[in-house]
Amino acid sequence: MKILNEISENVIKGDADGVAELVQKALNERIDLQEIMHEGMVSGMTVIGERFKNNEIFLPEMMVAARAMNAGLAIIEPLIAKSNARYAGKVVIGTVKDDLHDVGKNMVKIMFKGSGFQVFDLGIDVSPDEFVQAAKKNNVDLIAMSALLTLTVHNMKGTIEVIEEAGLKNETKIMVGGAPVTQNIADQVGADGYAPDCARAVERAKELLGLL
Ligand code: B12
Repeated sequence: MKILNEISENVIKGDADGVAELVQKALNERIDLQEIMHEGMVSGMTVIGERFKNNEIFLPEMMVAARAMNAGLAIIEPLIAKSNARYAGKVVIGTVKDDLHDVGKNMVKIMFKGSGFQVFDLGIDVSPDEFVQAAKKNNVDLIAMSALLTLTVHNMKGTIEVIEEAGLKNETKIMVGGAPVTQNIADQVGADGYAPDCARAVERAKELLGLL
């Protein structure tokens, strides 16, 4: 679809205003939110990832592309959150320590909100203690961690150890995700669940919490 290609191109160019405008236009044309997110925005980020890997672009281009994608997500977020009001549970979400990637985490957050979860977003570079404090304070059902770097996947394990030490492991389920994470890695770091994308994240969370 032409407009989805245009969204993708604007993510690649890093044109935040362009992405915001086109996402709004696509919504006005009643294009499905999932299609706008995946076929529009994520496909643009995939191209960016490939170009970075091939040394065709560098950090600043990746950064502006992510900013453009987040501008599109900001428009979608309130709409998805409004679409399903049934209360499903409470989730704390964040990108682990030393990791600054937040686009995928933001998508997972939006899907949780859209499925009736109350979401406490701790942002990026979240320390194990911050996860524990937020989980305790808000008495959450689920802690969700994102990591995009092979190096920071290790910090998921450290975070889960601190969660266990704090005595939260029995009352709170833990989910992990992000491009380098697999079910195998999730098992190794001691998580209760893993999902490869934001749609399946919600499904898996509901399974873990006995809501399906
Ligand atoms: C944008 C980007 C950046 C931006 C991030 C800005 C931002 N606001 O996020 C900036 C410029 C800051 C950046 C920096 C770096 N980056 Co970078 N970055 C990317 C890029 C191009 C896109 C990431 C992205 O947004 N993907 C789109 C989203 C939608 O996908 P996703 O995050 O995987 O999320 C989906 C699923 O994984 C899942 N999911 C995500 N989180 C969670 C959580 C849970 C609980 C669940 C269940 C599911 C889930 O659901 C999501 C949606 O379906 C990737 C390449 C790529 N294609 O992944 C490289 C990439 C991740 N970066 C990479 C690197 C190397 C770096 C740097 C080290 C570069 C450098 N030399 O400094 C730094 C590290 C900075 C740091 N400390 O974090 C490498 C990582 C290699 C590796 N395996 O370790 C990649 C793969 C690029 C590459 N091909 O080499 N980066």
